[in-house]
Amino acid sequence: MSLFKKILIANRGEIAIRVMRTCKELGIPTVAVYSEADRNALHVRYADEAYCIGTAASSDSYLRQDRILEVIQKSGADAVHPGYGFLSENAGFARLLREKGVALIGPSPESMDMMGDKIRSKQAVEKYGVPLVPGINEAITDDHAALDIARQIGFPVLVKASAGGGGKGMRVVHAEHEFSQAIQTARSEAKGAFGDDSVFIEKYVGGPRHIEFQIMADNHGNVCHLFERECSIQRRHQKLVEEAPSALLSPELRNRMGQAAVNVAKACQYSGAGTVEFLVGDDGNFYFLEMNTRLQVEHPVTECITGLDLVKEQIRVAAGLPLTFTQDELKIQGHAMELRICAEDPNNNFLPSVGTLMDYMPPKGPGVRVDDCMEPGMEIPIYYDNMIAKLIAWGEDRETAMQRLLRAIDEYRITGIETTLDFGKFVLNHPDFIAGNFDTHFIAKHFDPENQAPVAPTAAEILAASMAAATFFTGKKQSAQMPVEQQSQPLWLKNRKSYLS
Ligand code: MV4
Repeated sequence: MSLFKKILIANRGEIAIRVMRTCKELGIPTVAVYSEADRNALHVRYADEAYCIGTAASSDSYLRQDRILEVIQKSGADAVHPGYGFLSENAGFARLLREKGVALIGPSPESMDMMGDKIRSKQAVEKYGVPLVPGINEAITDDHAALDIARQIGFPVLVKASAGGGGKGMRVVHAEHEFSQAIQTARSEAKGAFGDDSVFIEKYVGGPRHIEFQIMADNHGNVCHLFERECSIQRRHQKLVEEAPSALLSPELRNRMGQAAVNVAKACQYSGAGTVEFLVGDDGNFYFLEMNTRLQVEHPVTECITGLDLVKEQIRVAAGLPLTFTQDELKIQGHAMELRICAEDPNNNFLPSVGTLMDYMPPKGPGVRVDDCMEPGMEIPIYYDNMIAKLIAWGEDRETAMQRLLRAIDEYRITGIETTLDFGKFVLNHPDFIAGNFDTHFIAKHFDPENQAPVAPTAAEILAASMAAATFFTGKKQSAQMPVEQQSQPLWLKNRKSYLS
């Protein structure tokens, strides 16, 4: 069976180039679309053909289904890869393509609809025995009945928008007297953001880790999981560091969670690459959160530890071919860690950093992968996500992967704009990160001054963290209070033993 004649990539930036690379390897010509702000972008030059579809604002370009369809017809593309963001989880777009006889490299609109509705998705996966956070899997209609249920669950509870996801439309309720107000606020936020005011409640899981499973399904009944990614290092739902495998999971827990992830995919008759998100509580219990029906930003770490090309698998599945592997054939090979490089200033509340790239020289060498989209002299467009590159390091174990990632961060030369590169160093040098001892509050706890969690660190933690933070803020190694022989080593080296033990 042949794959596709021509693939249109309905996206921009590093992910557009990432997808085109695989197309090139498969011998499939590519079509780029771009906005006026992206005239000189690398994804435009990488493609075999490129079409301007509008002005800078995404609502007038990358989100214009009508113009993308026009380009599909003009270019003769028979398949579309949506990347992530933009139209990637838009069931309406998936339906439009289906109607026009164009293949979407992604799941069906029915799967997208089901997983886009958090209440429906919880109801569907529950039938497959997937563990859920205690709560009600129905929209709240009667506030008084809901309060009774909240009392049974026990405070704190979380009010979530059914149409939400990725942290949008959530409200923590610490005590009974806040309950009805929180429901009202969540409802009106949800109405405004999603046009749907359905909300539901869950037990609030404290100190959770965010662990997600990559799954792949074909249209022949095969569903596999490609192990997990640990994504707990985030700031306000923006992931910063991702790794695979998770230092937290035993082989036994990995199997159980992987099986649950496969069942989630079965519950929505999934096709292609998807991600099942779980929360893992400090008690070791895990709960299904949501499923993302797209290829994710952090997919390279999974590619590094499995040796697979997920985009290639996606294209094959969309063309009706079976997966190239079975579950039994998949083995975790080593460890991979990714740092997102964003044009923002961690020292200025992570505000977007606008400007022109002066120097730009990505790192090279063993075990290093860079997925990027910039070259020297380019201006960072302000209209889109400010992630300009992903730096991924692979090593035979976690320690080696971390050493490589730090080495690669050191090699990376970016001037002209502020980036999260040095912030990545701060995380990688932090003793708690090195020890694998962190949760989703890590950045808030150790860095974010506006969002301090009420925890009392030990004296040793304070010293270690302040040294690392001071190094980060000033760019200089701190000399006070530390013996010279200790300063001369980076923290991750000094803490090597504690990590290994
Ligand atoms: C939760 C939770 C605690 N308890 N649900 C955030 C994103 C969305 N996918 C769901 N999220 C959460 N749901 C219950 N019942 C905490 C979060 C959460 C979180 C989850 C994953 C990664 C980072 C997070 C940061 C804050 C809150």
